[in-house]
Amino acid sequence: QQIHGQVLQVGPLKPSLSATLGDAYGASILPTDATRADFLAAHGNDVTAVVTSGRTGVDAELMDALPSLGAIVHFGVGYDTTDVARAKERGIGVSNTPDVLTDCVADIALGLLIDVMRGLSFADRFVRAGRWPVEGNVPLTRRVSGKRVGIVGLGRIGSAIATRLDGFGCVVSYHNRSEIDGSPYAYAESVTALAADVDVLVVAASGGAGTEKLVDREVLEALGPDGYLVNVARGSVVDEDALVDLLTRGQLAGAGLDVFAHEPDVPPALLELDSVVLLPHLASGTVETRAAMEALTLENLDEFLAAGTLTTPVLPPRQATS
Ligand code: 8YV
Repeated sequence: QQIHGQVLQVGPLKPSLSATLGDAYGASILPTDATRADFLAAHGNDVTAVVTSGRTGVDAELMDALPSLGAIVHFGVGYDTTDVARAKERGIGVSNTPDVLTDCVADIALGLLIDVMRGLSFADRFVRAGRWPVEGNVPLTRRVSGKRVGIVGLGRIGSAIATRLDGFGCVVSYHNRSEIDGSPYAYAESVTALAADVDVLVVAASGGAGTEKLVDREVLEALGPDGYLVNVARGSVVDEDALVDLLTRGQLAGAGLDVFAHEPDVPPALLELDSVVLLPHLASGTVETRAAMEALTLENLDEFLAAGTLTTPVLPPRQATS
């Protein structure tokens, strides 16, 4: 069965992916200005597939303006910006790009952990500012090897982080929606219990309603003034106001953050702190991984357009019956 149809790009995408969608698939791009409503009124009926990313996604309102929509294809592993419950009601399939970015995201989690504990970015600023000859060396930092690290969300990325930590002789424990049978790592019944027992808490859980502020003030207080937080998941998983408050008052030792609650806005108070390392959501951003994400995005789109199914679905499309 051939499903032909119109592809719509929603939100910004990697330029090469956007160009391919336009050139090879005749995709249009959803306007973000005042012409959006007119565009949807004129073309909304024709759209069968959307390609989007974790930055934008498809909410219920947009879904409702696309009555023929059969699939929402995400560039990225996270799809919390799409209303999956509404997609399910409508029988719309949703796909993401798992696995291909796991290593790069896990690498950055380790990079952030080492940077924030050893003060690498601070020390780099110190040298560039000409402070070394004047002030002598930087203050002593904290040892990474052998530390107790708690992982929130032991999925694909969390597990890859754990494996890397094994190499540093760290003692890894985790909290997850449910305990993982046969895991070599100790399970904590709650995020608070996990935080109370570790030196570093690494957030690797998926975003969305189920994990909103899972790392709340109580968790951060349990991590304590000697504890470090690393987040490579979604800003929404952490209570950012509480995090900023505790960091500012020295009630947390530091934080390494690749994600924020309102990207690209970073709380101004964090810019003043040397105890934090701030990255612009770059964890999957290598040439190799982004190319693999692009290829998997197109594989999902091709499979949907040709067969009505998805290669890496998080929600399979309801199959057309005719
Ligand atoms: C991407 C991400 O940068 O995969 C994800 O969920 O957050 C990142 O890999 C992002 O989705 C692309 O916009």
